[in-house]
Order: sequence, then structure tokens, then C-alpha cells
Amino acid sequence: MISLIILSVAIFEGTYGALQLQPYNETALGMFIANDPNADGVITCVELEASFDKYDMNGDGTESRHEYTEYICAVSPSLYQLSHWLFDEYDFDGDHHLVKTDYDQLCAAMDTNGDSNVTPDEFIDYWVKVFPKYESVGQHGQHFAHGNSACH
Ligand SMILES: [Ca+2]
Ligand SMILES: [Ca+2]
Ligand SMILES: [Ca+2]
Repeated sequence: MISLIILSVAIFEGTYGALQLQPYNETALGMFIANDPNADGVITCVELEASFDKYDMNGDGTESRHEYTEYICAVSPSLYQLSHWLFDEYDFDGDHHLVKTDYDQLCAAMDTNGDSNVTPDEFIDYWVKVFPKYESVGQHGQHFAHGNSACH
């Protein structure tokens, strides 16, 4: 996730123009590679949490929905809607702030063998299950609880 979001966002736009996530496994692999900067083939839970630090614009140690979505909006306005849905994916307790417990749960959700490392296979398995929810970005946004089609 990581620079994962920003870089993956570039992948979404650059490769597919519109928000086309298929084939899911290739999109997920691209996200993994983009977020494994030292290319050692694993994303640790520590790396995962650290990758979100850049969104903490006010430096209070948490990443709020507003901070996250506005960051994405500034980089890729067309992905504003998606940024809300991804935030929902990360915010396990639904309090609109991302803290260590959220990242721990996210990592655990992807780390199926529990070794605190997320491998490409684990990462891809996770996102292949998640992506179908976002397939209709921009077309069926009214079905989701958060987000608008335009930045604000
Ligand atoms: Ca913050
Ligand atoms: Ca939370
Ligand atoms: Ca693992």
C-alpha cells in the first residue's frame, strides 16, 4: 500500500486510461512491485505502516480520511472516488482514521501464513478478492457509502 496507492494509481491511469482493474492479478502484481522499493520480494508489516506516513499532512501520527483522499486528489483527481473506497478497505474499525491497529489488521488480512511478511502471492490473493468491488468506479458510485465523483 505504501507508495502503493500513489504508484498503483499511476498504474490504473497509465495502463488502462479509465479505471480498469482487470486482469486483477497483473494489476496487483504491479502494485506489489511498486511498493517493494528494495525489491526483496516481501513487504513487511512495518514497511506497510510506514508507507502511509506520507499522508499524515498535519503530523499527528494518524492518517485521516480527509488527509488520505486529498493527497490522492492532488496527485490523481480521477481517482478521488477510488481513494475513498481504498480508505474504507484500510480503516478496519471505521473511525475514519488510520492508526497502527488498522495497519496491523490490514497486514494480517494479507499475511495469510502469519510470518509478518506479505509475499507477492499473498498480496495478489488479497487484492484479487478486493478489486471486483471497485470495478465499476465512476459508474455505480451511488452504491457506496463514501466519496463523490469530484474532489473537494
Ligand atoms: Ca494526520
Ligand atoms: Ca481506524
Ligand atoms: Ca506471509
